[in-house]
Amino acid sequence: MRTQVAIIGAGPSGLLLGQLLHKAGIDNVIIERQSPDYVLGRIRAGILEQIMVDLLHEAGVGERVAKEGTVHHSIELVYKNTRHPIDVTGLTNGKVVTAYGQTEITRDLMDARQAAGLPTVYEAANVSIHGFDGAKPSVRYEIDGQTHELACDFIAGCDGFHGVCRATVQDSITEYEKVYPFGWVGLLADVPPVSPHAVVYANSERGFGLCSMRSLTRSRYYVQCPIDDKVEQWSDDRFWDELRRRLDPAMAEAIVTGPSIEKSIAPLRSFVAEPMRFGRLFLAGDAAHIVPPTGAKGLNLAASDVKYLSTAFIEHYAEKSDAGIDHYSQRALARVWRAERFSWWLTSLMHRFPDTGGFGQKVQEAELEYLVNSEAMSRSLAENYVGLPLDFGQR
Ligand code: FAS
Ligand code: PHB
Repeated sequence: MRTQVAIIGAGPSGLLLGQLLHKAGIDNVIIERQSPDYVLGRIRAGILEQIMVDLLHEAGVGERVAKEGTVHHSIELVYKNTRHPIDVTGLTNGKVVTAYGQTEITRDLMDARQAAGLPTVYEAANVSIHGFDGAKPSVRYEIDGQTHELACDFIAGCDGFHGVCRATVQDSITEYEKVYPFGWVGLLADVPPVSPHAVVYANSERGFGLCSMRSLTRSRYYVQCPIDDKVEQWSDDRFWDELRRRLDPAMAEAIVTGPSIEKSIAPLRSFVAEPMRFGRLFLAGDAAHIVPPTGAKGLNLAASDVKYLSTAFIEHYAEKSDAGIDHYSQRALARVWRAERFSWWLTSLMHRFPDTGGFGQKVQEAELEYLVNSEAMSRSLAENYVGLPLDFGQR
């Protein structure tokens, strides 16, 4: 079998890249090790930058997010039991974010790919990549014990943090990593969100809490937990009680609780692998970088990688130019590091760190007090939250 671009991974990165390339007339095959249901079963991101929403429209799958997404013009910061709105839209001359679950994005992209009859190999075992340092890359994989080989011009490693692509070039990579001394317990419930028009970020002496949503009838909440906690230690009652203790009294009173339909614990880490290109192999999304979810940047960074990479492939095939390909890693990493900084900063500001004690809490409260009273600092938060322009910083 042969194609122009072999895409490893059918998460949002791989599916979005596949759709954009298809729209540009570039053949591509996606090879995924899990089943479609398994991929859809992962509960992850919930807040989209406008760049991601625009890309979904460019990919021809923007209809549902336009109809069902909830536009947010602000966020709420809670500290010392008081709530402070940040007018994100006012501080960014009209920019917004949209609440729409990653699961729905994946579903929309999977449906579009299936409708277009594009080749997607699910439940592929023992995927391996070859020849990408030369002119004839290929991908090998097994289906029901039968080995297959896919020849291609390029390989896009969209296979996430635990994928095979970065592992294959491990010796040629410089890694930068910070593991945070805590995790998040996430809970999904079919109850109306306590704050349907703004994500709530709460700093409290007991730890961080976050109130988000998936729709006007489905809510997504998180509480910071010790790094070695197991989800079995978090009953629904314990979760709701702890979340209430981290919010301001009015919000704690207003929250509607209900049985969890999903509950899981995620570790928090910052991670970047440099470079993101190895000959004819390109890494995109979580395969190349991870951010703590505090800043809602992981999925949005995957979107900007895919925008840069799809544009580069289109230039290669349509304009016979490799400028975009040669510039991809440097361009993507510049944006990655800006998001890494913002996510690290917001995580450091909002979470309880075991080793900084009472002094650390007081410094965080002082910084939050300054932030909510300083237009300059609020604007800095707002412009990073909505996402800096794709060409930010380019002279
Ligand atoms: P993914 O990991 O989503 O997809 C990679 C795909 O590759 C998977 O389907 C996997 O099965 C497949 N794969 C792996 N190895 C393979 C192999 N050897 N062969 C073939 N296929 C292989 N981001 C935000 O922006 N906002 C948030 O609020 C947010 N919350 C999050 C909460 C949690 C708990 C987690 C874990 C992440 C969160 N993220 C958030 C980040 C998350 O959304 C990722 O950025 C996003 O899934 C990245 O998408 P992909 O790069 O496609 O990687
Ligand atoms: C979510 O809705 O899952 C979410 C929202 C904002 C964040 C992190 C997660 O910063």
